[in-house]
Amino acid sequence: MAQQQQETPTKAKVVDIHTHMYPPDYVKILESRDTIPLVRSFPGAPDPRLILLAAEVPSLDEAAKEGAPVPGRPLTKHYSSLDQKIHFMDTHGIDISVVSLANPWLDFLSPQEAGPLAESISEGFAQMCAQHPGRLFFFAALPLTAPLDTILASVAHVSRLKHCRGIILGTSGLGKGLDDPALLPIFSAVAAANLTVFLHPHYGLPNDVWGPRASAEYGHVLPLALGFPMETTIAVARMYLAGVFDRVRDLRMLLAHSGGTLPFLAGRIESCIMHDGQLVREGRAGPERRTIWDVLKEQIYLDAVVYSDLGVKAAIDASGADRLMFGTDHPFFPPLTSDEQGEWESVTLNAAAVSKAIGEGTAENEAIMGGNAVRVLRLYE
Ligand code: 5CU
Repeated sequence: MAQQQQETPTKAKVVDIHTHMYPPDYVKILESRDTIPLVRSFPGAPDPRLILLAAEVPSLDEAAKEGAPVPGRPLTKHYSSLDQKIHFMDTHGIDISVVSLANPWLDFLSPQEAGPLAESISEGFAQMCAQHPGRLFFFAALPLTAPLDTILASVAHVSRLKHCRGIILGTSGLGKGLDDPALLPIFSAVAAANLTVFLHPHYGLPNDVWGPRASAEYGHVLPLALGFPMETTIAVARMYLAGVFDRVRDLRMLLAHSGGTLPFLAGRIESCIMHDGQLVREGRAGPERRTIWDVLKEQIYLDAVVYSDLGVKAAIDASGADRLMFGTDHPFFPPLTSDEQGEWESVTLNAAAVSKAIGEGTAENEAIMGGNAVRVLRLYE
């Protein structure tokens, strides 16, 4: 009798689809700037500080004084070192990472700078991925301040790079938001190239919504916890109302932070559409319409960077367990009181939230922790 070959069960892959870097050349640009985004050193801080948010600007001058609290976050080597990224992955049992440039990407560059820098950054990511076959893929950043033909050439360029699986996009688009009709040829080109759009916030809400006490007393909590998710929610709602998902039917979008508040607010958005005099009059609210629930289940994927089982459950209910993907947001949210080379509680909290929501060792858990990303983003060499 032929000896039966023993099959070793293959371990399900853990994939991090929300993980960022600022390559060294990009950091040099931030160091040369005096408006946000910028990198600056302060007397009271061992590492240079990364200042990204409008909410951090009021404290910049004060921080230059000896003994004053320092703004921003420490720019450690977690932001720019590939070895550190691999170490972080190994520490947390992450098999594959889909890395992206962190916010605000190339949004602040002049039209002349944007094209060449987009090209060199994408080539840099491609080289990093090639150094760790099967472990690294990337979402590219587009030169959105450049003319349309440069942007389209950039889509064509990244679609030829072996490890590129999509583009990371902020909510400002070409400067007027993502419901801007001028973006349609770009969305169409991205979709035709089988690239996924990873939509990520940066701009938050206008600073004054946080009130006069925020900058002195509340740290970054309000803009990050509430501004970021609302920004994503508003951007996608505007796209939906403008009909972008119907016009570019093969557009696929992965939304950061489990879609902001979309899973929770989709019902209210629907109700407001059905009761809106103008939309009803114009025949844009009827039953033939694809609802925002349909779009959530057909064209949208959500990350699982939401830090609670309640959030994970809402994301599953809205889009489906087959459309949710684990992420870490590395190198943001490092441990502040323990070793940065060890486990990060921001990561373990997200993995625990998935297990609490749908059980440990279940097929759905494995799908969210990696299987969905491997399938949807074709994460094989
Ligand atoms: O802490 C922060 O500012 C951030 C950020 O800017 N981007 C991000 O993805 N997470 C946290």
